[in-house]
Amino acid sequence: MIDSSEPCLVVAGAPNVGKSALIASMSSGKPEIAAYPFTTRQLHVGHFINRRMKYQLVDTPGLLDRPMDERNQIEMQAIAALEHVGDLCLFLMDPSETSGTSIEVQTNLLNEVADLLPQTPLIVIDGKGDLLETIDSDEWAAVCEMEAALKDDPEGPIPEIRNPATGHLVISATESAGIERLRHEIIERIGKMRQTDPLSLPENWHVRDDSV
Ligand SMILES: Nc1nc2c(ncn2[C@@H]2O[C@H](COP(=O)(O)OP(=O)(O)OP(=O)(O)O)[C@@H](O)[C@H]2O)c(=O)[nH]1
Ligand SMILES: [Mg+2]
Repeated sequence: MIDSSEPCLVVAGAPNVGKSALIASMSSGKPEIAAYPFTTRQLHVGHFINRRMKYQLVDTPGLLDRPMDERNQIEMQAIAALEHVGDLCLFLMDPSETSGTSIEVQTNLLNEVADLLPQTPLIVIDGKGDLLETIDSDEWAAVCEMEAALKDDPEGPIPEIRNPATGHLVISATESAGIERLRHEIIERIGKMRQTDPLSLPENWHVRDDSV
């Protein structure tokens, strides 16, 4: 079950880009299965805990992974419902193209997902960093080493690696690199959203000023 009082991250991206692997690498325990409104599809929900807050990661198999003109109405309703479920959308790209989808088609999908979820902030991530030729191999090795060191010293520095070709954060689920930086980014973004949301007044709200 998705708990609507806790943050929820929706993971999107073309087939085979590594969405499930990313969720598994960020989550404690095995993903659970949740029923999805309107469809027979299932959502896989993983989670991690930070400072007593539960960050839920929703995998969307078969939902946000192909062109929207191939969708029927029920699927489109299910996608629209994601706007209410997700606080943040993680869009995973596979610049290595080993998933079988070109960067161009993945970019079109990204634009479609952004249009479908206009209220949901998006973080674009480049996955399969271990396969990317645009990344310096020494830098990559250093990131992997620093990330491994965090297991013994969780307060240590969190490495950050970006793809010089796109500027996106880079991760590898198989080599456990960039995962902690992404987790940090998620916690910061959600923290900022939660900080401002409960305090922000409705647009038509006027504060009465008795001093005048
Ligand atoms: N080299 C490399 N391979 C990866 C990485 N993450 C996932 N893969 C591989 O990519 C393939 C697809 O991974 P999945 O996690 O199943 O991808 P998915 O996006 O969930 O796929 P669907 O749910 O079928 O759309 C598998 O063979 C993984 O082993 C990564 O970081 N590096
Ligand atoms: Mg999957």
